[in-house]
Amino acid sequence: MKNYKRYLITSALPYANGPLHIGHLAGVYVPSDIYTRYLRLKGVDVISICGSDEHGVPITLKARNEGITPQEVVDRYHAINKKAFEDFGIAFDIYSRTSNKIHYETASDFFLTLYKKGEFIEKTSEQYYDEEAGCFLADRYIIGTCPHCGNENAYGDQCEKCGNSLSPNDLINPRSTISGSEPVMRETLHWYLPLDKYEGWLRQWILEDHKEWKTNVYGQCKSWIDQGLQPRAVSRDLDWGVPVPVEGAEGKVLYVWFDAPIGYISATRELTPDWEKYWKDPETKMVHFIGKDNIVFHCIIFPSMLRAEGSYILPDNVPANEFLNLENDKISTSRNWAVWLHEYLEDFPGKQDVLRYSLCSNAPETKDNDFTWKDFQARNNNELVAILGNFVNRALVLTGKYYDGFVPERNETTEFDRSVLDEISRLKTNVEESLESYRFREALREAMNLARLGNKYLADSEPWKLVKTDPDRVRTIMNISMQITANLTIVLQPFLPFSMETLRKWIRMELRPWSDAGRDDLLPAGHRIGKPGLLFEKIEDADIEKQINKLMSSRKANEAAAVQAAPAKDTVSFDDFTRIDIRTATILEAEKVPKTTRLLKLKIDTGLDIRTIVSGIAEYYNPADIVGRQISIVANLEPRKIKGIESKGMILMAEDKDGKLVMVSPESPVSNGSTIK
Ligand code: B3M
Ligand code: ZN
Repeated sequence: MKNYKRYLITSALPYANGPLHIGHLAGVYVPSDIYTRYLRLKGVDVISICGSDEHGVPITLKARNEGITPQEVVDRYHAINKKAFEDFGIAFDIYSRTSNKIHYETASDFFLTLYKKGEFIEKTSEQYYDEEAGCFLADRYIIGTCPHCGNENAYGDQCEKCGNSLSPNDLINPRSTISGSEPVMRETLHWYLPLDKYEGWLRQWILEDHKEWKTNVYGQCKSWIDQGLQPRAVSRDLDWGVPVPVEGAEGKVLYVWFDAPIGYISATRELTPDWEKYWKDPETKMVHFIGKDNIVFHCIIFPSMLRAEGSYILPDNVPANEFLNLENDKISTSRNWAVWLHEYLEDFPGKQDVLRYSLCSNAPETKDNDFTWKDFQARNNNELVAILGNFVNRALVLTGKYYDGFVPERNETTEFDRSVLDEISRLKTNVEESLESYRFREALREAMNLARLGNKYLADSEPWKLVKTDPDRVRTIMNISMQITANLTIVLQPFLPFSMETLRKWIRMELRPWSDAGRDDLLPAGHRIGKPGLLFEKIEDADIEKQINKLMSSRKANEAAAVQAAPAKDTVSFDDFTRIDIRTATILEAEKVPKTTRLLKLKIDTGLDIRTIVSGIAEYYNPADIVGRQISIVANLEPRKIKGIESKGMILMAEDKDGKLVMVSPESPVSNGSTIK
């Protein structure tokens, strides 16, 4: 294994268009933080880089929906997410953002370097354009039917149902998410990264030179490469993003997935003037922490960019995690099916480590995994409280009780004592090997085995039974128990930083380097510890019930909302639609139809004529209240006899989720007979 001079750890830059949830922590940030904290304990030169990803259509769509600017969206969520990471002890060296000046410079320079080297393919092509909104339709600005699975709401960049990557031109029956209209084709110029040109090199670099990458990562890269790589557009016709820095590129910005990974570089530039030794010296080991949906960008596209630029190192590993589900359902921002970090801390103040522990123990390292509140409670009560907290409490309380807090000397040791002391060092080695291989669940289990060892040692030695009859023996037992406790504060520090800081205070030990773990003399005889408290508290059923109820009410609200939207009808052609003549009209007279409960007979002025329409709205409208009301009608519907009355046309009504009919009227008075289109 090569010894590197320094480490560069990057964590996926979360989009600044929403708050963070447990899926983010489990997939990317807890593993990244564990690895970084471990390296810091080892005393190596390591920097951990992250920040907000502030471009891309999801952000401009959110701005449009809220009637604010994209900058206001990213300012809001950059602050929220930065604080959430701090609250959970995710200790980046910098949490930057891609809307800042240094990033614009860095990304523009990077693009220009490739441009001047002639790395890009410059191509004019036909792209979808929304004539009503007056803009090209990139990525999420366009939806349509997925050619792979038939999902009718597939996005222009990806189908969320089957996961296939798409381009807008792949969509069937495309429509604009801005105006809803059917887009037209228009020519536009873009720049493409020729991934096909790097295919041979990627095959060698990944499939031959990095067979040690995680199976899920290696497998996804192999299938991308085996499918054959195509040139990929690195610019977009958008007004929010890093402007393309060349002549003739007005109104065009860098594609978000071209600029975002460069965000790692710009954040490093912001952090240290020595940034180039991290990014350009082969003695640096670079590791990208990401979720599986980002593999292609971090293993295929960004490395191709770095290689094309020519002066950068490449990632040594990309230990991507799979996805975390919640109570057997996909975490979903839109359905509010998530445990939001800021809400977790409101309900479980001070319990960051419990969530870190639970998410690491159940991390989706090789396959999607499920977070359940019951398991969260079990991990806390059966492991953190009953194993770790219990051992530490007995060791400290007995040392306080028998020796007034002074660590006693260790006398003659037994075979059992020596096997326990050997086990401390063996467990440390296991934790280290697992961490070095990015197996964080396994590493945590091994670290917790040290607490299990301590419990077994006390239970088998029973110092409380010997304290009167064999005080020397008890001093040895308690000395060894305190060495185990001191070791725990080191090997568990990367996983449980808050609790281990508390425990170090109780035993009055400063943060020790990783190399000290495994030693049996961390707390010399005569060292005085402080008064312990409870490291972890039981989580009661009621607390869990509350969380589950919260999720279930979210689900009910979403199901109710889902019920509202009746399934979409078959697509009709634009010509079909234009044959229906929809007009505004005014109600002149209204009366109930005798012997019916639902029908009103209305005399209306359609601007074309004065006519009668019979409508089933008597349960919702009092005749006297609607005279003079402007409505929308289908004017060219075939006349029908209803209860002996000839009804010429139909009033447009919206049927609410509970079946209530609501009139569809112009928002302000217009002349009768105005065409609705
Ligand atoms: N903003 C995160 C995501 O796909 C994306 C990562 C960028 S890392 C350069 O959710
Ligand atoms: Zn699909």
